[in-house]
Amino acid sequence: MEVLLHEDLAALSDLDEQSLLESLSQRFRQDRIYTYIGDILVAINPFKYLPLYEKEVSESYKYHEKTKLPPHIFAVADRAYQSMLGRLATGPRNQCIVISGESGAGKTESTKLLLRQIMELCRANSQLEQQILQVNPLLEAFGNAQTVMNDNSSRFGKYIQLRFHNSSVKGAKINEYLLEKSRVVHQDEGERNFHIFYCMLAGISPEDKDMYGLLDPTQYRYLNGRYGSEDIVRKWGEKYSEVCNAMDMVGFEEQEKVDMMTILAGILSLGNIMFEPTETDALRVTNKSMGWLKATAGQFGVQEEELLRSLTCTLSVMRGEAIRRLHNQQQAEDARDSIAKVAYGRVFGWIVSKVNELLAPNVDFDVELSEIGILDIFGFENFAVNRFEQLCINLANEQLQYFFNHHIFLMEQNEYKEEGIEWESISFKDNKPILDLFLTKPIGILSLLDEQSAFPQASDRDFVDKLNSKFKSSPHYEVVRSHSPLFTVVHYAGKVQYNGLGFLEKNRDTIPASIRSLFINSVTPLLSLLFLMQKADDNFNSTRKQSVGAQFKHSLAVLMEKMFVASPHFVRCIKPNGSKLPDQVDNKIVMDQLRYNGLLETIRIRRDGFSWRPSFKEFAQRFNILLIKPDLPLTKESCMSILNTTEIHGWKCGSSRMFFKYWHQEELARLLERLGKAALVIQKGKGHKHNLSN
Ligand code: AD9
Ligand code: MG
Repeated sequence: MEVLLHEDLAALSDLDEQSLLESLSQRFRQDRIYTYIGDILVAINPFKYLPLYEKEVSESYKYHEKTKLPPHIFAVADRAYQSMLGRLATGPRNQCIVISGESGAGKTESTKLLLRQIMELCRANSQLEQQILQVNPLLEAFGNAQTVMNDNSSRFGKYIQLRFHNSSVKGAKINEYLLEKSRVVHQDEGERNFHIFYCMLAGISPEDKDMYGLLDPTQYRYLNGRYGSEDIVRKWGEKYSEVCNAMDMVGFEEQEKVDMMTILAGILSLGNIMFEPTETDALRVTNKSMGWLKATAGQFGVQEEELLRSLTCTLSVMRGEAIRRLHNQQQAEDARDSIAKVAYGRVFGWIVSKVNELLAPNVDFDVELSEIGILDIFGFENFAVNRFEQLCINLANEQLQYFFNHHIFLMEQNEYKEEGIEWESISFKDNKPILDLFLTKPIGILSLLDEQSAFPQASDRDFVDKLNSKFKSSPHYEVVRSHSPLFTVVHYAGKVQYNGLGFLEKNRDTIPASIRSLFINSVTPLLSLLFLMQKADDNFNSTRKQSVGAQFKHSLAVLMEKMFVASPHFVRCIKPNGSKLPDQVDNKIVMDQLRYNGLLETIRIRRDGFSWRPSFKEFAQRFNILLIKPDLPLTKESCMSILNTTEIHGWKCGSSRMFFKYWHQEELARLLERLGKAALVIQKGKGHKHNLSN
């Protein structure tokens, strides 16, 4: 009984932090990794295989009643799907599933399980379904990498929108956010480059290896000599064939695959080009790396001299005159690395746009589609050194926490007030001031970064000095006394110290015109295409364009707009320990997450609050059938009469809407279903085959 009770923490009458921790870890020790807080799912990463996702389990969660089965990620899929079909609730038909948690907490695994189960629920077009499922291994190979926090860490954010017509899936669209391109050229201790490089080198046939001009993996500087044991290499190899299958399945053409692999090989060779000064001002490629220069030019399909030129000097045009500025060694190395980053970034962007093209719904223009979106971003990160990428990642998490707070606490409690519902306010940790610290114009962190990025002479130090002078008295900012340009932000999930080095350059992310023309002239069709493509998407703007920070801010705003008009479902992932180990709960690590996620407050609001709040009209329209009076006026009185015929208790009536507990929705849906079945029986008896619930 005890365990059953704990399946929904919102059903517990008295709970403090300690007993919450105890309940969750007690369940975790019994491999019960899922727990509800009302309609919110808490998932603790088991870091081991659990027999929770088999076919029979998947079957049992189809159209199930939540209260009859243990909490499960499949139940969230079911609920989103049923809600999209309008079977469960009133409210927007478009759904979004928001998965949050720090790096390694299990967001991406949850996303995959959700996708799989939703595809099971709408089995209609099996080829499309397979294509949608195959997108994940493909994106993971190119967009995930091993970090100290997670062996399969997402280095980009994604929002997958599944598009449906009635109950069947018609297509999908993926939005990607801010791939961490810098990983291509640099990885910190204990980390790796993107999976695809290792997969390719381990899985490729000897003939293809020759064709692409690939050598032994230990030779490549961008892989940092970290390749792995035989066992690991075998796994990389298997993954490579999985990726190749995925590409075939999704619909990539042979030539496109060959081009893609050749570009990857070119990136690896490029990384080995080193420079040395000469007696004159000029710079030359070291003797040892002449071969790499040749190899890179071959793989990129460009002229060797032209490649060399774009590495060793910058051409600019001033008053109609071309001016050539020679690079010093550092500048040449930077040019090399920025070519690698831009080439990789564009391949990734192209894969996503290609996937979107292939999965676009093939329906008539006027067919109305509804949607289930799944948001899987990069989790909150706090490393030994935190750079521009971490700042963006943590900002995204901050935004997501705000979305959660807004939905769960703000909107709900505002409505109680407006509608005159008696309510004792529940306080929560509002992170709006931290979001403002980043986003306010003209003096948020991102605006100041843009301001400084616009000055060619400004340094990263200048930027951090600016931050220090503007924010020194902010409770969410701390000045760091150091020679390095360090600063600290007090995030909702803890303090993170950032190193400002490289911020300006990464934020500008400009590609010299010479590099662009180098690639446009490439004889590798894909490479040329990637640099010709001038998509509406700002990521593809090539020369002068919005800064990375401004783009990211914009794409977050667009995402939030989309999410604010959908019905949200929340999955809160928790990491049980910092060592990626099964069966171990580190109390401090878990407690920190419970606190910053605001789980205790969430339990209180779900226990005492009213999470479903349809207007009188919405409610009466949908449930008038319970009174068998389809022409009932859509008023408060009608709502009350409908409810008075049921045995449902605990609801309240506001001035324009009804207030229900989270479980009422299912109780009412069940009543409708029962009525539908009864009507069917009666009608069948009369020889008709109409189903009332349709
Ligand atoms: V990050 O922000 O992208 O760095 P995620 O996405 O939150 O992070 P991920 O889903 O990648 O974490 O999970 C990390 C690892 O935990 C996985 O590679 C699995 O080995 C492990 N994991 C997570 N969820 C499950 C699960 N339900 N069952 C078994 C799991 N293992
Ligand atoms: Mg992930």
